[in-house]
Amino acid sequence: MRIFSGIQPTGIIHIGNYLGALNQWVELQEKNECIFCIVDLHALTAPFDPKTLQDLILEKAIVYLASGIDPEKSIIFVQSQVKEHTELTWLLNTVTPVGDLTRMTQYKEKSKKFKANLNAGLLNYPILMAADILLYQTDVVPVGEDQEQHVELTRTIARKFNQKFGQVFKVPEVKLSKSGARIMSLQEPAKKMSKTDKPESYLGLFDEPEEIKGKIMRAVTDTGRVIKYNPKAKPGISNLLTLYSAFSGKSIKELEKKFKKKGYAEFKKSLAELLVSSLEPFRRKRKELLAREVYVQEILKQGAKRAQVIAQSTLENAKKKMGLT
Ligand code: AQP
Repeated sequence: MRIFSGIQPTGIIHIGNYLGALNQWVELQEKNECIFCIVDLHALTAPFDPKTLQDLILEKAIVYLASGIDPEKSIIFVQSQVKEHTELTWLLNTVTPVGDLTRMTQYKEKSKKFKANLNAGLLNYPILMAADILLYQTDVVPVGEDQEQHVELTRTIARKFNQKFGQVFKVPEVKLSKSGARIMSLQEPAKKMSKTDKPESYLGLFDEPEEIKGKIMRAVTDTGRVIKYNPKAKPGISNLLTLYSAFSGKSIKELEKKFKKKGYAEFKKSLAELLVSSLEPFRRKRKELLAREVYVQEILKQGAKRAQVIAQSTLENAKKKMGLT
């Protein structure tokens, strides 16, 4: 099967991104043809600094490699280096209902967050995402729960195009991570963990041990004493249990038993230790890769070449069907 997914270069990669997306990518690359993109064009829809963009792109390539994405098995590339993404976006714009775009949860949330910079790109974001996915005749899109609605819209756009102009695009399926599809904010556990929130609310994949300990110990919980999974009544503790389970491989039931007579502080201390040791390999590999910038840039260059071959053929077919060539 062909797999496509991407992450924006701006902001830090947090453990929500890791558990919701990257972690599944590493598994999927073993048996599938995988294409993983650094979606820099998507990042332009939120406030960003042009001076730091290239560094952030390189850092995300390092995140992919440090997480275990193998460039021998998977294609890794930067979205803006394959111009077919923007060209197909325009074609797909013409079959996408505006009403579908305005009802997207991400658009509603981000248009509140970025009131002062409400650009059309934020509204059209899912169309660019549809182009990303459809260019590669993707079978499966592994994402966190927050992106599920966008993949659903991608399916609608593919069907609409195919019906109107003839069969061009494969209609992709979404794949959510078994655990960790929705990791919540450490400070406001009713909201998803988000890289555009304040740093105390997320745990970066490369955070240093002291930062990890501090953020976990300060994570917002309820006033109760029982360590029990109940996302509605105890969203904070439930989120921490999800993290514990994802990084230890133990089930939530086992963990509830293990911490039955323990207080929140002891549970948090144990979770912080687990996270410090689980994230250590990521910090180590990042340091190694930072010293090998030329190698990482070469992976991106080769990745873009390989991706473009597939993208070009789909775009040509779409243009032909629309009467453009
Ligand atoms: N909290 C989360 N839990 C599980 N998965 C998550 N993802 C994001 N947040 C969580 C998944 O990470 C992948 C990359 O997402 P992105 O770079 O497109 O960013 P995003 O979805 O907009 O979420 P972020 O990273 O937190 O950024 P902002 O602050 O912009 O909302 C996707 O597969 C996503 O599902």
